[in-house]
Amino acid sequence: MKKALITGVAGQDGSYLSEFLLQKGYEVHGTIRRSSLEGVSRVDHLYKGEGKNKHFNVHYGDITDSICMSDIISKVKPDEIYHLAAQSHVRVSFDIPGYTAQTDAVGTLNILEAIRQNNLTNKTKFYQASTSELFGKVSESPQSESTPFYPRSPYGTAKLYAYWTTINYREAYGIFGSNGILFNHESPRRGNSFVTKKIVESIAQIKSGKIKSFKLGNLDAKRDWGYAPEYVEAMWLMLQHKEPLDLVIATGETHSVRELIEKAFKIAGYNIYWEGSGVDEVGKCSDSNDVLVYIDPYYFRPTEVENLHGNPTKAEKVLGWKAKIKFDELVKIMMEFELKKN
Ligand code: NAP
Ligand code: F7E
Repeated sequence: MKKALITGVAGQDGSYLSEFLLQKGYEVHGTIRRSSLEGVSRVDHLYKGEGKNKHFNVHYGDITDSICMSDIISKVKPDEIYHLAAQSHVRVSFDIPGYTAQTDAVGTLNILEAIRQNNLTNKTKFYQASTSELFGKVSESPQSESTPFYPRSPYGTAKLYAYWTTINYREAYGIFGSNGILFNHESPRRGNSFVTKKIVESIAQIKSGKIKSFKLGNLDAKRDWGYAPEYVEAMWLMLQHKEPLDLVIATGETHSVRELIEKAFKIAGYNIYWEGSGVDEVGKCSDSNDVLVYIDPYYFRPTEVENLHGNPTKAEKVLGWKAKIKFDELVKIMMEFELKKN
């Protein structure tokens, strides 16, 4: 039975990847923290109660603690490590740049060093959760593996360190280390401070009368949004490939935050129109003329990534992976989930 270790197992991707690997017959080990931000609710069903899976194991582990990470890795001796743990919020990374660097940059080094120091370089394959935020201020569109990097946040710069450290450990020590350069991917399990989840959750709360309006930042940023359960399969495929590689994973479509808001409102039964400009712009309900969306500069970033649009051609060719769920269906899945919940 193959063993996988997932850092950040209680995050959005960690939870879907756990389900995916358990279905493939893996013994899954995951790290959680005692002070988990959103608790461990996303994986509760795998290790508690009736749905408990005897092949699912959790360990307390903070990736900034090299001693404990080395201890877990030496005990589990995993065939594959999916390194997903990170301070993953771009705007928050401007508030806590030092912690973001410790976690997203040095934390990655800690895992790679633990593989090396425990003499697992020939056994343990390593997946690094790299990101389209590496492209940042883009020099071409769409972005592919050959597009130059220009990160625009402490999150992006820390992830750039992790990207190159993975390649360096591959070249220096022969570790099978691969970077998945994943564009935004979302789901009902997305953390509620990310824009997709925040929008659908807020609209559902307006509909149920819990709130009257909500506030957002930059409406004109564009993202290539895909569906998280499909993206975890790409992570696994990358580690099954005959050699380590760095690949863009994306849908190949790009849409603005504004389009996302309009589409989600429509699914919930509202038409909205925009009035004003800049920080005074508002989104109003066509029927009642009530203001449903305000702009709050708090959500602006000191440096913004305006336009991300992935070119997944290489992944399609090399892995046979292709995104099936695109923007329209993704918004529908997420909006309908929230409407049912509220
Ligand atoms: P997520 O939901 O925020 O999950 C990240 C996990 O990392 C959380 O469970 C968090 O646990 C854990 N974590 C944070 N700091 C840690 C630390 N110091 N030690 C141990 N665990 C820690 O993120 P996600 O969306 O699943 O993304 C997974 C990975 O892919 C991240 O590395 C992210 O940066 C990267 N990525 C995400 C996307 C995307 O669109 N989702 C795209 C490209 C790359 P707590 O609950 O304890 O904080
Ligand atoms: O922002 C704009 C915001 O926070 C998307 C992470 O998973 O994907 C994610 O990073 C866009 C930005 O995701 C609000 O300015 C407007 O342009 O949902 P987000 P992100 O920054 O793209 C990448 C690939 C990762 O690697 C990261 O880990 O939406 N926006 N108004 C807003 N964003 C937020 N969060 N909140 C707003 O109110």
